[in-house]
Amino acid sequence: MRNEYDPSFSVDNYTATISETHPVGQVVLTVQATDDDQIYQGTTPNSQITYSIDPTDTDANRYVCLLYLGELIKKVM
Ligand SMILES: [Ca+2]
Repeated sequence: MRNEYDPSFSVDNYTATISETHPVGQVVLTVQATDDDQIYQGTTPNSQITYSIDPTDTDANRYVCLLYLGELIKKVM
């Protein structure tokens, strides 16, 4: 089977503001993408989605960490 579709997000950009009082370890934002290979092929390596934070985004990397399913949680006070 071919990998015919790229993952796509429902929105082009996500924005979140993290308050000082937001608890560490709590979700700040959840991102979610879909891959149409899932529709036509079911769950295969072609339809699996892996999320990551841009390593050059110093603010994101300082304040949040990304969980496997697209949840960003606050990691520092
Ligand atoms: Ca795909």
